[in-house]
Amino acid sequence: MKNYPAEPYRIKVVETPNVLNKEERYAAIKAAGYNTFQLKSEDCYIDLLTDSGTNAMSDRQWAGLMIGDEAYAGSRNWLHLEATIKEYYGFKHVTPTHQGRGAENLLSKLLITPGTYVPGNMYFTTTRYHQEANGATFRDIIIDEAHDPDIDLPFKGNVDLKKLQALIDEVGAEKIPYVCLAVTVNMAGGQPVSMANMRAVRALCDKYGLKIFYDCTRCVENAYFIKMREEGYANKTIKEIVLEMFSYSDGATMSGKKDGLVNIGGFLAMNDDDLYTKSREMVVVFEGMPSYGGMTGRDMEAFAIGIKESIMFEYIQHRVEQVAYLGDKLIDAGVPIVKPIGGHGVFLDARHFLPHIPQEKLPAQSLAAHLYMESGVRSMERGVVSAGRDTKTGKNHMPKLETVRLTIPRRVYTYAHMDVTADSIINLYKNRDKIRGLKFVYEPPMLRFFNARFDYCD
Ligand code: PM9
Repeated sequence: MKNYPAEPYRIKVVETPNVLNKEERYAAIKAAGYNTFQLKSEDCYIDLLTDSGTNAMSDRQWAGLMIGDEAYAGSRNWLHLEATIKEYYGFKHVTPTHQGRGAENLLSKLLITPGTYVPGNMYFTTTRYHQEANGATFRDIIIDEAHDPDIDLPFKGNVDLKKLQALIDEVGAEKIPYVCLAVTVNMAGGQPVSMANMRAVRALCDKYGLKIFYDCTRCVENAYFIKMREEGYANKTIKEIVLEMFSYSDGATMSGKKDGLVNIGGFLAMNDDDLYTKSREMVVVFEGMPSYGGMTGRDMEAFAIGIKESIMFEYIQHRVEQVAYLGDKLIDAGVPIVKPIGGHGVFLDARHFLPHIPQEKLPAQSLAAHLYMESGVRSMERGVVSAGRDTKTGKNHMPKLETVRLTIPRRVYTYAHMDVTADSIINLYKNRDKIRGLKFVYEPPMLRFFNARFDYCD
């Protein structure tokens, strides 16, 4: 058996989860409209809904809260955070936001004009929402293999340069405000982008004067995969790799709630002076002063410390390998999952898990609901419900990947929790024939997966 690293932390504070019985869980998910987003946290035993804002902070981060400077303007914690982002990510300017979508809102409003196209390596829900809300059309330029759960490639988040070139030829470079490059790619299963691919995307964009903005939400996980998988990087530090990654970009949006190791926070970073001035003008409308952008002083201190802790090899090695531990157990038991195992979670392949439920009957949504009912483990649908509708035709997007994401919060759970989760899924897999499809009974017009409600089809 493969060796998995022990937790590189000692547990100082514990939280006792509730364990509901089966009857109570059935009642809870019914009351939640079979949507795991609508469950109460206290009704969940192992909560793998998301790795967003669910991180356990370190003693140093908690200590940092005590030196929060809550001044309306010029907080010392902002200066610390700003300096940390510049040092660790290498950008010239930073504008703070309350979380990732705040940064996406600013970037989209600043750069997108109606009728333009934003290419990206697979869509992300909030990112695409802001692009479309500002009049752009999203174009997927990820390699085809990323849409196939069974193809095992080291860098399945890579951009297909031919697809990017084809879009440039079709619409013209002047119609592309920027290329959006996610590192790692959440919806593909947490798949990384190689450094060689980032370099090649930069070279192609330079030919046409195109800007590249990274979604750097899980950039440290991406850097870990580069170190482990890409030739020439084994002896580089995570910090060096992260800096090189961003050297191929013009800026980035960040949700600090993931690789920033905090519970809230984000930023928009860029190298262009003029764009920075404009982002400072705009941030006061939506987020707050350019010295807090929706975060408290104490949040900013914890964020600065989190960024420094996140690039430590022992931390990121354990984080990614703990996810792999869960995935490996499921693969060994024959449960269909997206391969290879990504950085932040294990994605169940609902099409193969529930071949008797067609995509119209929302198999991943139903699987997530049933996993909760059977075990108290909360997961998230990442399939047709999350994909939403085409803004022009009104038709459902039908993604090839119909998945349930088991997202592992950072520094929160142990390997024993992964064992319980794996056993619950294996048990459910044995009884999969009993699972039925779902239908919408309430469908919100935007980002529908958060608030939607469902019921059984028949
Ligand atoms: N991701 C996640 O659970 C939280 C909300 S969506 C269900 O995966 C990327 C790659 C993300 C992301 C959030 C955001 C938005 C941007 N890019 O949630 O606004 O994974 O901080 O970040 C979630 P915020």
